[in-house]
Amino acid sequence: MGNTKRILVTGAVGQIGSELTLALRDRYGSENVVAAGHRSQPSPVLRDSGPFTWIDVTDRSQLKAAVVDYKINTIYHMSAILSAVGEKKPQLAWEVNIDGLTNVLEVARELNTDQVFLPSSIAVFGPETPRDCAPQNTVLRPTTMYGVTKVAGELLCKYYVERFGMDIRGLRYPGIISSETLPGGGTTDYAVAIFYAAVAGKPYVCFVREDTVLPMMYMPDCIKATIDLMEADRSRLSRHADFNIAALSFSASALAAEIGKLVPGFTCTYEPDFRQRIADSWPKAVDDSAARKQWDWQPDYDLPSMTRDMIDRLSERARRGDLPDAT
Ligand code: AKB
Repeated sequence: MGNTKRILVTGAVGQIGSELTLALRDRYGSENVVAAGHRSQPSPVLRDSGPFTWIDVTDRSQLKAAVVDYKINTIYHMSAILSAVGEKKPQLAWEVNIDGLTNVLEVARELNTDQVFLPSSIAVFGPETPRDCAPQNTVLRPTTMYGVTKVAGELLCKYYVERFGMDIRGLRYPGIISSETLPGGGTTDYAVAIFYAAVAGKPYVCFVREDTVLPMMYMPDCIKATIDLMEADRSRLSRHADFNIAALSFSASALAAEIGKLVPGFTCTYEPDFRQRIADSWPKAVDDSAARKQWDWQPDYDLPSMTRDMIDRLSERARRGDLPDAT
């Protein structure tokens, strides 16, 4: 393969994939970044700013055809079923998250691609993990199907690196907060939906308790972490697809209070549902010293700066009449 990156992003219409694809197009050239969706329609900017195709990641032949046809040498495999949907449809979560990953790894191995990125998650942790700050190396005994697939995925990637010498990298994403594409089916989705309600002038009914503290991150930091890890000098990395990364940790009530400073009169009430059990099985914060040491990770946004930027961006969307109902 030559030096030009030829990138395929699976799950490109999703919350992270949609913004990651545009950032990769900016960086490596629009024509070099192929966005692959599955069922949801892409936004016009995603569809029109570079190549777009449809792939069901559980169908290896579709994936292989795209890698061959577009001469792909780097895959960002962002397709996934998240924690809340995974509890409702555990078999589907296994098929998409594990069969899909196996297909990506096998196609990448067979066609000798340069790099694969796999998002992991704080969902790899479980109730036996130290709750206040999850260490990098710790007990991984999740109680959700999503978590089970993410632990298996990390181990599968490690196996492919060690057995076949492949370059596979990945991060344990916390809850990602963003203003462009809504998340689909996660436990941390409340930390996004609350902003849409506030900007629409509505009260928000939060599906976890007010004292629920979880690790979170703003999308610009998520994109930066993802690209920085993929560009890091491989000889500095002692880990593969399982780097802890931290940015923010706050309770649901602290987030509501921060929003209330900018949206006077905003109210949030709490009606925990089945997602509370998932949230309670995850740590409040994670230790990301390996990421800081091995590829110089550090976040740019804290709770006040993230909140202000979210409100500004969503207010702009509301002015354009482009604010979907996220509740
Ligand atoms: C979820 O809530 O399922 C995801 C995640 C933390 O991976 N946002």
